[in-house]
Amino acid sequence: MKQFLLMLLGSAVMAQNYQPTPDNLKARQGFQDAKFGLFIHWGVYSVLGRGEWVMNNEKITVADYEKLPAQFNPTEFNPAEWVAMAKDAGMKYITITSKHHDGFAMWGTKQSDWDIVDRTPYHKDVLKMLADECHRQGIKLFFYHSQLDWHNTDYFPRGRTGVTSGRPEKGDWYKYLDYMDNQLRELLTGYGEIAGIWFDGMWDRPDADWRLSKTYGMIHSLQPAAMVGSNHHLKPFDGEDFQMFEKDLPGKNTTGFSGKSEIGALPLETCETMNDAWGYNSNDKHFKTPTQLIQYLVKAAGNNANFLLNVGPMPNGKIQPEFIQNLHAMGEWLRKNGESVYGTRGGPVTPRPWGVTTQKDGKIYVHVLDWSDELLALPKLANVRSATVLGSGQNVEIRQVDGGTLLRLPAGRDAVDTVIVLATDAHG
Ligand code: FHN
Repeated sequence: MKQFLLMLLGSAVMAQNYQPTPDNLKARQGFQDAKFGLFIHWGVYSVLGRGEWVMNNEKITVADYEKLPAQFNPTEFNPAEWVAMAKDAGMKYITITSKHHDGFAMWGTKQSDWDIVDRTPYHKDVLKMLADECHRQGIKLFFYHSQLDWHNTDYFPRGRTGVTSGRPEKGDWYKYLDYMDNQLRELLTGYGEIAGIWFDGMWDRPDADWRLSKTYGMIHSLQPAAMVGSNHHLKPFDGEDFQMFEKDLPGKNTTGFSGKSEIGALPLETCETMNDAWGYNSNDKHFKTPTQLIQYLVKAAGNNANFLLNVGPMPNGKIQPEFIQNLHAMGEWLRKNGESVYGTRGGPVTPRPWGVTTQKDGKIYVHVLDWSDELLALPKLANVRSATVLGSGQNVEIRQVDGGTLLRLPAGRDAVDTVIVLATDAHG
């Protein structure tokens, strides 16, 4: 408890210290405008094809897990293909795991030899390859970085997980934090502009002193515009620049991953899998449909949040065809309807059972996702001049009545999303 209070105190102290730079504030705006990103969970666990938690779930010791990298040889990894796939999907940024809970570094870290360059027959720094390609193709790159570590013996006392790894019951917690900071320093100095760090894993030791002010301060001193976020499922700590939710829209907790995370005042993002797995799982065929994924993206935008959609690449460096097909379908939809998502913020009508609204440049986009009636009643939107169907431009009857605004929706609905554009007086 004492450690937790110390951490809160540290955060409170930082409350007076952290002032995002103008570049960071600009990055936050760009992040919110981007709306849609690609999450990539990739590591040596993909060799087993049973997800990224396999070491913990199957009680694999460090000694046995260390046999995996020798079988990880992603000779078909092509960063240009991955970035092109993301751009074809309409994604504006990529968040890739630099290190997941297994502690395995997907770059050539100097802090240990537990990394892709030293331990695999591939010997290449895939993060450098991807970072160079992202910079070449003009797409932002974030690193997902697990604070939780099932391999490092100094991650001690152990937390709720990783207790069957066979590590000795001793270690130096602050030496581990120094190790983590030194690895982060490598990522923030050797890979060009990094859009941000997506932390995960504090929930493993909620009462520990994570020394956030030191780590966050280092990140912001090395790259002031880099956005810090942490998937701790709590209200944001000072020093964080965005807030993420997992498998739920902001403020919801239907899947239990969002804990006590009240919505803060920072840019928001929610993340989701395309099947049920983050890391490659060869048996998981529970794929979401393009309609479900597009509606998730639209609902996220209607909740003033970004959508970070995950792929778990295979050990050969390829992404499975089901994921590629879904991403292409989303890109097709966005090429026709992206105006109602990109650059928008949550609309004046809060999310409803029938759908959501977004807004941009004096226009309100009414996303009718699930409504079969002819009339749709909205709260009063007094300054609306006209209503048309996005794309066709077909006029939509709009009537101001006591207490609200009525739309007569077109008979022909889009099964995915019928978008009605309301031009307001504020629209140039
Ligand atoms: O334990 C991780 C999990 O492996 C995955 O990385 C997700 C992604 O948001 N985060 C944690 C579970 O909350």
